[in-house]
Amino acid sequence: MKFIHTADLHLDSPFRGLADMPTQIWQKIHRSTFTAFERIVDNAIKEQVDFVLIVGDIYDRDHHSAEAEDFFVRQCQRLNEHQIPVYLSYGNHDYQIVSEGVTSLPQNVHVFGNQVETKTLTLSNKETVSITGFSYGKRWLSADQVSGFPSKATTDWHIGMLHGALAQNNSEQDHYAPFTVAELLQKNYDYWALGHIHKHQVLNDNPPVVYPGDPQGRHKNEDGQHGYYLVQSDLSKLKAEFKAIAPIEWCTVNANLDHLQAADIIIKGLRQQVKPGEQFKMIALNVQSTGEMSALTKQLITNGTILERFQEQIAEDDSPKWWPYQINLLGEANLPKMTDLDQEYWDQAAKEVFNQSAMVELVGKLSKYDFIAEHLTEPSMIEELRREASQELGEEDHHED
Ligand SMILES: [Mn+2]
Repeated sequence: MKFIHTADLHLDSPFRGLADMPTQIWQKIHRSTFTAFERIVDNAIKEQVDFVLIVGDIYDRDHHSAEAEDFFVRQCQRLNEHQIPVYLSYGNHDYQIVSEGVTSLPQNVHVFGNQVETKTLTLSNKETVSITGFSYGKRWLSADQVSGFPSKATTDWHIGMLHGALAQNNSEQDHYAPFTVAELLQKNYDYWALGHIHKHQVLNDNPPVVYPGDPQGRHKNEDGQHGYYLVQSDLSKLKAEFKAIAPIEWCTVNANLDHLQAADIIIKGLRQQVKPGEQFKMIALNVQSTGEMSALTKQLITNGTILERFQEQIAEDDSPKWWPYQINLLGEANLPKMTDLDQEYWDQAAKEVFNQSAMVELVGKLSKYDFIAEHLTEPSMIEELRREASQELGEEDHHED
């Protein structure tokens, strides 16, 4: 048996705040969620997999566009032409009431209903497979859904499809079909195909319990490689292998600068520190000063001059392999010095304010909007807020001087 496990396609993600770039590059970014899924379908056909699993969030809630839907149908048709079935469930972004027989999808696509159900299929080698799953009918599912999953069936293989998050045992957070790994393992299934968390990760090796992540990262907090899992049987076990396919990779490059002054020299220095790879890279540069950076250099970086000039240069390249979308000036060297006592109080206060539970409290009612809650409780976002707050505080201090 060989299958593909993917989730969280988020087709037609809007990539807000990035439109200010050459059309050619913007097109590449705008198309990236589509391209990623198209590559998955290409590989499904090339690898002649037995089926494809898509575990929720095919569409972005606010961007369930006609274009996205038409694209998805066409890709499923390609799989249909190669007799590859698709098993899909809807998640918290594309939740919908699934009524039997009402679908514009080709006949190879099997959609899970809003109650937990099991579908079975027989592979060309006569092995039998049970697949259990459900679709979100509303944005939140606070109750544990796994308790409704049956025990392992008598088929050769049994796979669970679950779009959800590990239980935090906190009613403010457990909105996405909360589960524990122990509870999944108790079912004795051969594979748990998860969805919802956008960073690919394996929660258990044998049997595999796997989040494939989104096949295309959507912003700087979804950095690194993105793709899908190719799962194959090896005697009585299933082995999952991550395959990177995202056309665009978000990354942060830490660059060191000395006391430079002229914008062109700074850009040259930064350029030498970026190593473009095979994939197109969206780059945030964190600039740190190795020595005493001049006030002028700092200003050129913080007022956006360097970024703009840098982008102009990249836009002139023949076929750019990367795009710098942000430059941050980092490091304590940049912060006006606090007295030791201030620093101590600041560190203490920062510890209390900039942590996940304080953020959840702060977000309060807004947490019903997933994108706000997800964004604000991301560790790198919390770190960024802390840095910006200390910068602001330092500047206020400076004015009083
Ligand atoms: Mn998602």
